[in-house]
Amino acid sequence: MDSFKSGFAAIIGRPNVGKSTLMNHLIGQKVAITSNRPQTTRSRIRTVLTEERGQIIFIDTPGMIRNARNRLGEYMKDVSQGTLSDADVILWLIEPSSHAGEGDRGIAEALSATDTPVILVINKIDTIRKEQLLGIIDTWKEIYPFREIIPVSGLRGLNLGDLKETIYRYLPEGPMLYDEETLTDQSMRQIAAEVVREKALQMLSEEIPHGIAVTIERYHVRDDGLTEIEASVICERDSHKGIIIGKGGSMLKKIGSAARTELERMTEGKVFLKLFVKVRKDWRDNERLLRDYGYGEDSGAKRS
Ligand SMILES: Nc1nc2c(ncn2[C@@H]2O[C@H](COP(=O)(O)OP(=O)(O)OP(=O)(O)O)[C@@H](O)[C@H]2O)c(=O)[nH]1
Ligand SMILES: [Mg+2]
Repeated sequence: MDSFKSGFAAIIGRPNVGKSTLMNHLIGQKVAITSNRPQTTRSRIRTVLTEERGQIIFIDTPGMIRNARNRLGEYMKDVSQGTLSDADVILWLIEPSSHAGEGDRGIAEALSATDTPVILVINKIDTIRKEQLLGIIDTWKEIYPFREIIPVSGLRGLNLGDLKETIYRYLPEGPMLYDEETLTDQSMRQIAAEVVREKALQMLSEEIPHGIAVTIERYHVRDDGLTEIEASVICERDSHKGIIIGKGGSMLKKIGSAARTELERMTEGKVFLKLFVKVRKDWRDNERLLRDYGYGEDSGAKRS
């Protein structure tokens, strides 16, 4: 029998290419939130896949951007950047396009400063015709000396077996780094906050979603199994508060009800969820508030 392998696989790429969706499908469970808006993921999220042949620790990262517009953006950039040198293998995810933009060249430049092996993962192949793939591969081969190129669809679960197989090829032999029950480094409290943020992202329009943070004020599992959660939705302006609450509270109700349904599925029990909306002017540029909301000092991929 082959010996056990273990290590870290970082998932990087531009915003909205499907990094979090792919990670969730690789481990077979939803941990990271996803949406069709760029810059959904804000922090590093680790998940663990334990199998007979080894253990892969996936690291989901915020989409890489060139210019941050505020301190939150700076924090997100640091998180993505800091992950590059700490991983055993990097999965660079792209959308199936035969055009590589400035942002992609920036990523290639950042990667060339590391000697970590990089796998190009062409995601969303469910959206193209097979014949288009060769042209895409030809373009991207020029961008970076990729060790491997693997087309997949995270959403549809296409070719993920191949991807895992390839990842193991680049992991060192080693012991289990997490016990086999561990699925993620995220607490249920953190996941609950993220699920509320996901529903807000999905249901609100325009610029508001980017200015939202969610904090859990209370998380309590009662003796009868019901989970009581109180969460605050933080926004940047009074006018945003009104939109988040909606006419007669209708929008907040919609967000809360969708979040509750999802959390009940995740906890396999009843959830009582109460939401509040608070305004914290320009919190995305406020160091102290950023720390309070969980966007503090970056700590590198392997440390917690
Ligand atoms: N058709 C198709 N859509 C996908 C696929 N994977 C992801 N998506 C969609 O792409 C959008 C972005 O997905 P995310 O997983 O949130 O993307 P991300 O790269 O994590 O985005 P950021 O966290 O903002 O950097 C969502 O609407 C997904 O449903 C895929 O394989 N095929
Ligand atoms: Mg994401």
